Amino acid sequence: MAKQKPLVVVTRRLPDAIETRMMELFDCRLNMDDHAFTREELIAAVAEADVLVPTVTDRLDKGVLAQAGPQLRLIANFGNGVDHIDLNTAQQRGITVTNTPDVLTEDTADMTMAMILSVPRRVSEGERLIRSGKWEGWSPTHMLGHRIWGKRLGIIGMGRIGQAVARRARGFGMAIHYHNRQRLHPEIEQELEATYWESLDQMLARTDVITVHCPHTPATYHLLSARRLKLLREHAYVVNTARGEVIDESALVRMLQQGELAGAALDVFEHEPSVNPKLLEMDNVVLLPHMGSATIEGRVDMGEKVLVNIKTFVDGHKPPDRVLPNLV
Ligand code: 8YV
Repeated sequence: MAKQKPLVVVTRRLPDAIETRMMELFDCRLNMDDHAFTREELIAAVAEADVLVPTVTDRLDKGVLAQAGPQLRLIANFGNGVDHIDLNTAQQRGITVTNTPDVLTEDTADMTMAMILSVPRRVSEGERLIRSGKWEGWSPTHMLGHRIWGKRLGIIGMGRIGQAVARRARGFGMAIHYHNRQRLHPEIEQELEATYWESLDQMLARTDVITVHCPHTPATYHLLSARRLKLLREHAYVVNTARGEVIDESALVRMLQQGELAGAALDVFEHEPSVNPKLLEMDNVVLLPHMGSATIEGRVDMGEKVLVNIKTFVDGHKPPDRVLPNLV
C-alpha cells in the first residue's frame, strides 16, 4: 500500500512554482486568497497538520502550540526570523523547526543600503515634492542632504546580513564599526576594515548611521532602549530592516519629534502592520512595509528551502536548516 503523504498546511500564498511542487510532493492545503490566518485558523491548522509552513504574520505562541495535535512534527518556517514561534514550547513538544537562511541575505542588504542612502540624501522627500506638483525648479541651496562618503556606519549584529551590508557600505566610502556577541574572525574583520566594539553604548556614541541586523530574541528586545538611543548624536540616523521589537519605537519617535536624531529609515515596526501615526508626519523618515527581502528570486529560493526542509524531514533525515532541535 502506498505510504500516505503528510498533510502540509501553508498559511500564506507562496510563488506559483513553489505551491505547485508542494502539491506534487505532499497532501497540501494552500491559502488561495492569501489572508493572514486568524488565531482560530492557526489553532485549527496545528491541530490537523503534520507539517505547518508559517510566515512572520503567524503568531505561534504558547497558547496556539499547546493545541497542536501529536501529529505536528515539523514547522518549516518560510522566512529567516523565527521570533513569531514560541521555540520553548515547540522544543518541549518535540517539534522540529526549520527556517530559510542565506537566500535573503543579499536582497536584504541591498534594501538596507538603499535605506542608508535614502534619508540623508532625502530621496523620498524629493520624490514626494515632485509628485505634489510644488517643485519650483533647481536652486543651489534646495534639498540639501548629508554626504554618505566618509561617515561611520555602526552595525548591530554582524551575521550574514550585517556583513553583506558592510561590504556594500565600504563601496560607498563608509567606515565600518560593529557590535556583535562574538567578534568576527580576524581575516573577515581585516577584509571589511571593521572596528569591533564590545560595548554597544560606546559604539552608539561614535557612529553616524546605525543599522540593526540582529534577530529579535528576549535578549535583544528593546536593545536600542530609550537610554541607549539617547547615546546617539543629534546628526545620527537609525536604520532597521531586522525586527521592530529591537528598538523602543516610542522612544525613537519622541527623539525624532524633538530633533534629537537626524532621521530614521524603518522597514519593520514594533506592532506590525500598525505604524505609529506620528512617523507618517515626519519628512526625515523613510517607511517601508517589511519588504527588505521581497524579491521574486528571493521568495522562490526561500520556497525551495522550505521544500527541501520538508522533504528531507519526511524522508527520515535531518533537514538542513534546523533551528530546533538545537545542535548545541
Ligand atoms: C521575510 C523576514 O519576508 O525572513 C525574515 O525573517 O523578516 C522577511 O524578510 C518574512 O519573514 C517571511 O516570513
